[in-house]
Amino acid sequence: MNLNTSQMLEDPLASVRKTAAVMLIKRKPNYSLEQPFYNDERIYRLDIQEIFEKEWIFAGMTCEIPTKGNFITLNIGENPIVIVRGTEGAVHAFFNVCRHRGSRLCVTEKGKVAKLVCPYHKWTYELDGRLLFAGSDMGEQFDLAAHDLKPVHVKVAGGYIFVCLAEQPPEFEAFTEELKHYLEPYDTENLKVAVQSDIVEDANWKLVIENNRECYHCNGSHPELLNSLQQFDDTDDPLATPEYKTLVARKQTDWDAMGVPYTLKYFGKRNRMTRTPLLDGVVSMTMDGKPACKKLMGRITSPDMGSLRILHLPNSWNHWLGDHAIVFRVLPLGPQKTLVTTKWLVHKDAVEGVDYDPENMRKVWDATNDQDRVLAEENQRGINSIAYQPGPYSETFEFGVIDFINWYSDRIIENTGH
Ligand code: 3BY
Ligand code: FES
Ligand code: FE
Repeated sequence: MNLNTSQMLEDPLASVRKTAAVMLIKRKPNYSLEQPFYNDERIYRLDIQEIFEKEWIFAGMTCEIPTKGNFITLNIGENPIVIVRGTEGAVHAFFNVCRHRGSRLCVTEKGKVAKLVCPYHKWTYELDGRLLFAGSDMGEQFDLAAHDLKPVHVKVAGGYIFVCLAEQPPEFEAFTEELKHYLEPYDTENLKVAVQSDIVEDANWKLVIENNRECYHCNGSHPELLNSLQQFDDTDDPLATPEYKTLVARKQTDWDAMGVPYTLKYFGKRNRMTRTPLLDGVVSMTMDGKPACKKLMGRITSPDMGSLRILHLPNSWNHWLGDHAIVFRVLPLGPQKTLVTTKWLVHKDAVEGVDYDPENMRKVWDATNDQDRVLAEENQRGINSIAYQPGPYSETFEFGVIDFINWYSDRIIENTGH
C-alpha cells in the first residue's frame, strides 16, 4: 500500500494479524478453518489487506473495453478501481480516486469517455492517468504533473485483466504466458459478453471458493450441471475412473489434431489450467449438451473442445467451451457477504436471437450458481454457531479445498511477516 496518514495511527489490525497467523500455524492440517476466519470483521479486513490488496486479482476481460475510452470499474475491498482502454490498445488501471479531494471518478460499472472527468469539481485526466486540467483556480504554482491518478499494476493475458494493488506484485509471468498460449485459439480480443449475472451471497468469500473447489456436493445439488460436467476435477483426480481416462485419451487425440493445448498445469496452488472432456456425446454446458451458440469462438472449428478449466486464486474459476465461455469473479463485500459475477462470452459477431438465445445459454450456470449460493449460505449459518468446530476435509473429494486453504494460510502467514 502507498504510505498514507492512516498508517501513522496505531494499526487496528496489529493484534489480529498476529493472532490469525498463530492460529493458522497451529491449525490441524486438512481441517476447515477456525470460526473467526469465516465470520469475524477483523479477519475479514485482514483478508482484504493481506490477500486482496497484495495478490493478483481477476478484474474483467479485455473484450469488455474494446475501444479507446471504454472503461470498467470494480471494488477491491474499499478500493474503487477503474480500468480503461487507452491509445494503441493499452489497458490502464488506476485507483478510481480523484487527486483533488478524493471523489470517486467513474461512478458506473462500465462506460465510454473521452477523458476521465471527476464529477465533483471537474478535474480532468487523460486516459493514461495524467492530470490535464484542474480549472484556473488552483493558483499559478499548482503542479499538474504532481497530481496524476495513482496507477495500479495491470497484467493482460488471454483476454483476462488482472490487477494488483501491492507496490511489489508477486510473480505471475509463468502463469500468464501459459494462459496466452491456452487461450490463443479463442481469439479473446474478439469476444463479447452475451449475458452477465451478479449474485450477492450471504457467505464469507472463502466459503464461496471452498464450495467451488470440490464436487463432493455435485451429485446431491447440481442436476443441471451434471448433464455435461464430469465430476473429476482433472486427469490427476484421485477418483478418476478407467473409463474416464480412456475418454480423456480419445479426446486428447482429437485435440492434438486441432492443435489446441490440454495438458494439466499447476502454478503453485494459485493457478491451474487443464482441458478436460465433458460427458461423452456432450459438447456444451447447456441443458441438452448441445452448443448454445452457433458461431464458435476464434479459430475453433469443432464445438467438441471439452472444457478448458482455469483456476485463479483467490477469485476466479472458468470454463472455456467451443461455443462460449463462462468466467466467474469473486469479490468480498463483507465478512459474510460476497459478490459473484458470472459472464457468458461469445464471438463478438454472434447475433443474439439468431446465433444464440441468452436464456438458453445461461440456464445451467444460473441454476448451479443459485444452488451453490444456498450451500455457501447454509455453510455460513452453521459455522456461525457456538457448536461449530473445524471439520476434516476428504483427501479424495476435497483435495482442491485443501489446496485452497493451504494457499490462503501460507499467504496470510507470509504476507503478515510471520
Ligand atoms: O467449477 C466447477 O465447474 C464445479 C462447480 C461445482 C464444483 N466445481 C468443481
Ligand atoms: Fe475531484 Fe474535486 S474531488 S475535482
Ligand atoms: Fe457447486
